[in-house]
Amino acid sequence: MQLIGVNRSPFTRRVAITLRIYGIDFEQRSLSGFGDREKVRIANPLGRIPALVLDDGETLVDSGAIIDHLDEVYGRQRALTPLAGSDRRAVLKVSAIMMGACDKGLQAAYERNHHPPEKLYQPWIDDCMAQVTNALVAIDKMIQPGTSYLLFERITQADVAAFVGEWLARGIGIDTETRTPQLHNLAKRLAETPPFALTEP
Ligand SMILES: N[C@@H](CCC(=O)N[C@@H](CS)C(=O)NCC(=O)O)C(=O)O
Repeated sequence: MQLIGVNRSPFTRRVAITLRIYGIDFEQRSLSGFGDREKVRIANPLGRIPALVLDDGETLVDSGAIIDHLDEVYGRQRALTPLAGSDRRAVLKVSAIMMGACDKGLQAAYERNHHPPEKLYQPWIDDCMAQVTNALVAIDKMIQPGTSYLLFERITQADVAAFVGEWLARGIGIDTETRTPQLHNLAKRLAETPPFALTEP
């Protein structure tokens, strides 16, 4: 199995962490969506990372679809996203909020990094940053101080999504230690465990 993408992409890292939690053997081709567009397009016509090439050559794209496949084949009863019911909805909701925050954070970063300075539109950046912060604050409020996991006292995809979201937020300049201390501490604890530590970009 081959994961295409660099771990500084929160979407790719989310998949890399999931592969490691499930104990799946994989190799990683560290390609960037922007820098290696032509190579990435062989796996994903959209030119985005991550993509996952399965052993039979089938290629999956988009972190959500990739994780859905990994849950189905490798997760079974211990799937990081529970199979049904209110537990499933709770995990999907946190994941959607945090991956949405990643999307908005990246849009702010793209505006800063991919536009000439005179075309930079600061109100758009501010709006994106506010959306990221509000999303993180909402998740922060769900976390019990000192707890190891966000939900159900076990690792779920909510933790993985929260972890990459917190990491991205710090990378774009949000002071999570002050603004969202519970989330910051949860991410710090997760960072010390192998699936998270081994995917450090
Ligand atoms: N919804 C997608 C988002 C993937 C995404 O935005 N990837 C970024 C890197 S973090 C990328 O490849 N950007 C290049 C581009 O959009 O052109 C997913 O969950 O995989």
